[in-house]
Amino acid sequence: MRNNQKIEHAYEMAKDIYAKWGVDVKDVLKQMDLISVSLPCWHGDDVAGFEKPNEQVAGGGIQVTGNYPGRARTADELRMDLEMAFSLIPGYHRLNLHSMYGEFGKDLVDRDALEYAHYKGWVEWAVQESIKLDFNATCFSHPMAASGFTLSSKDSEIRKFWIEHVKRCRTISSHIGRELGSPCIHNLWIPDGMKDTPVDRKTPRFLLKKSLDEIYAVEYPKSEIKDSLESKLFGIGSESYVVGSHEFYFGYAQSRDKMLCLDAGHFHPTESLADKISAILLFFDELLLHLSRGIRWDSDHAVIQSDDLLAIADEIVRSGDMDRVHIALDFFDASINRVGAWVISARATLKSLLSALLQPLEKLRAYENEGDFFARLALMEESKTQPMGAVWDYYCLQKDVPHRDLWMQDIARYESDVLKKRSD
Ligand code: RNT
Ligand code: ZN
Repeated sequence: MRNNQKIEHAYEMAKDIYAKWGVDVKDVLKQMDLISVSLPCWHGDDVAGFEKPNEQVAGGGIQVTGNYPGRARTADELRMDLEMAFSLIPGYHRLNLHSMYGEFGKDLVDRDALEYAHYKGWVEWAVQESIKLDFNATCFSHPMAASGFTLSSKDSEIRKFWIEHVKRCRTISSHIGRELGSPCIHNLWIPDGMKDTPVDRKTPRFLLKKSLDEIYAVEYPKSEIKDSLESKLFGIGSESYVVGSHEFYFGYAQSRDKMLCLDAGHFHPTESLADKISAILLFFDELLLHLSRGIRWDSDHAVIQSDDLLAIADEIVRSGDMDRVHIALDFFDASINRVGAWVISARATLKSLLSALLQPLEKLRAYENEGDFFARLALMEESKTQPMGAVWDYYCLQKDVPHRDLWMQDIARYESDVLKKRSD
């Protein structure tokens, strides 16, 4: 049997097994086609950006560790790396751009002077590659953020600067969304907080609320832009106090019809992000996730099929409203091949969703409703070892991307042909 035939054969067998549990695999694959994952552009160059080539180091509590060769130094290099990554991920996906990745030419364009023109190259590329774009204001790695405060600063000049920045980023986002015919999610994360115990936790939060109201006073059609706000528990340099906490943004987003962004690394390690999804979807129309993998802290390791990720995928699927949950990845790891890390993370996310979609949900629900918790647990356990891999291989084949570990050789070739030749 030729390899493709073997994959098809294994798929047919898997389809029968799942059918006995009431799972229609063909239908599952149709649902897989509707999923898009937004890849973090910032992982490709260690969150440096293109404002001052070779000078920028991530700030605002964002720490990138490792010195693996081959980081992208220009927009063209970053796009080339992304094309490589996208070619190894089944389906059509999105790119999450940060404003510091504009194409600024020779001039230094400060954050309060950004224009759509600086991102036109990205939009043209996105059209060519059939991907969509999301966008982020960059409120860190900048002298105006050196005090540790941006939108919540007590200095009105600093607040003014960042308000202007975020306003411009929203205008750019809506323009991008209009051009690409897909709402561009504009996510806002700010580093504001304190290393040591503050006396006044209230004033910065009051000021943040005021700044946000000024920013969002400008309205755009939701067909062009969707706004989200990302909370954090603590950061490096903001261990004792983060202005934009979960409660702050929950209240803000709820009362202003905005989306929440939950980052998997931004909660207490024993807190379950998966558990939050069903609660939030009762009170919000949509939700943005930053899937990440924190190890001991918000370390932003590449995403893998961990128990945490599987639980999140289960909850997305079980919500019955997959289209209300937007999935973005947020990690940056300079210690391994960066292009490979994008692929590992996106494939792990898709595989976790596939495994959730293949679960015998109807049966499990019935057991739960009957109060048969033994049967629920037993079937959940048995479903873990069913031939999900055969369905995944077939899905990759169908989408014309390498199945199993075959893509590793493409990464190795790209590394020796392209990445190793870059000197930093
Ligand atoms: C930081 C947040 C934020 C950033 C990106 C680069 O802790 O997770 O989402 O990672 O904006
Ligand atoms: Zn994040």
